[in-house]
Amino acid sequence: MSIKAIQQAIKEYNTIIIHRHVRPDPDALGSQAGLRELIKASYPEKQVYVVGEDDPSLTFLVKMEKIDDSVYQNALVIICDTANTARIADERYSLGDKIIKIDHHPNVDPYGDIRWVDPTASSTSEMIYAFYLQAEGLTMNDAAARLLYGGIVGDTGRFLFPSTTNKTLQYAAELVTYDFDRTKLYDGIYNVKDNIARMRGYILQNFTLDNGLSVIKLKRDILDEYNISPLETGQLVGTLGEVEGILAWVFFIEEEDQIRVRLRSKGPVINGVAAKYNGGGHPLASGASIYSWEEADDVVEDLKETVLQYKL
Ligand SMILES: [Mn+2]
Repeated sequence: MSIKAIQQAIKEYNTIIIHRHVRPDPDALGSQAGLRELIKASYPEKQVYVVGEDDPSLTFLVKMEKIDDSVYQNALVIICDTANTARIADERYSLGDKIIKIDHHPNVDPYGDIRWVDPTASSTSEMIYAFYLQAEGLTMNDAAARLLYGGIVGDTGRFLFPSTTNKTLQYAAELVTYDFDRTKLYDGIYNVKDNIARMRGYILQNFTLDNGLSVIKLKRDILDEYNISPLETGQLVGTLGEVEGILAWVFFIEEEDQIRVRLRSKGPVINGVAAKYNGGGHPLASGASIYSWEEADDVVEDLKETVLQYKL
């Protein structure tokens, strides 16, 4: 069973390096750093590192560490919240002696020597808490609880999304018994800079709505006008979620060398469309990359069809 195998591997290695996906969100960082705190509290003699690029808007949660390539020698590498190897932040993960995948996205790329993938989990942070409960003799602490709670909150949209289960709420209830500042945590996750708020205003003024599908195209000029970096566009995609009549929506975001496609849905399963354009993700939240605005039109056609089928 994977939980046993994962704990066994953690016991065997003195150096453990934890990775997660590029462009981190609270769940990526919460599961990554929450697992580090859990391992450190349970096995104080071990060296545990978290790596990957920092996102300035999330460094209040945790800051990454700079480590030398040599640290990977005889190290255990654990990768959290990352469906496929192309999305792993810091490609040195492959230098590790053994690789473990812990994730809640569909297992399209079953990488790693040990895999624990549970698409029914709301978040990878929820899985890390389940790991703590089911493994033997582990120690939870305030720092780990804060990170895991933050990850669950982030991935469930504050317990709003249908991925939230009774287990999610039960774990959250247990996590808040630890000592951390919940208000400060929410402020950190949900405070937005004024440029993001103004960009949201633009989106709310300019989205289209046609038969349950909403489309928004953010081209380079408009992103520059609002001074939005590629990293910040992740904070925009939830904007249309509460508009009545929208079943699915898509953001096309023009970047240097690609157009990022961010898909969201309140019913129609849209990760098939993402997969068609070499992307992937969850049934109701996924993404892809395309390389022309003609291709964007193809994506819209496919989404129209998907929403139509759903409504039948
Ligand atoms: Mn996640």
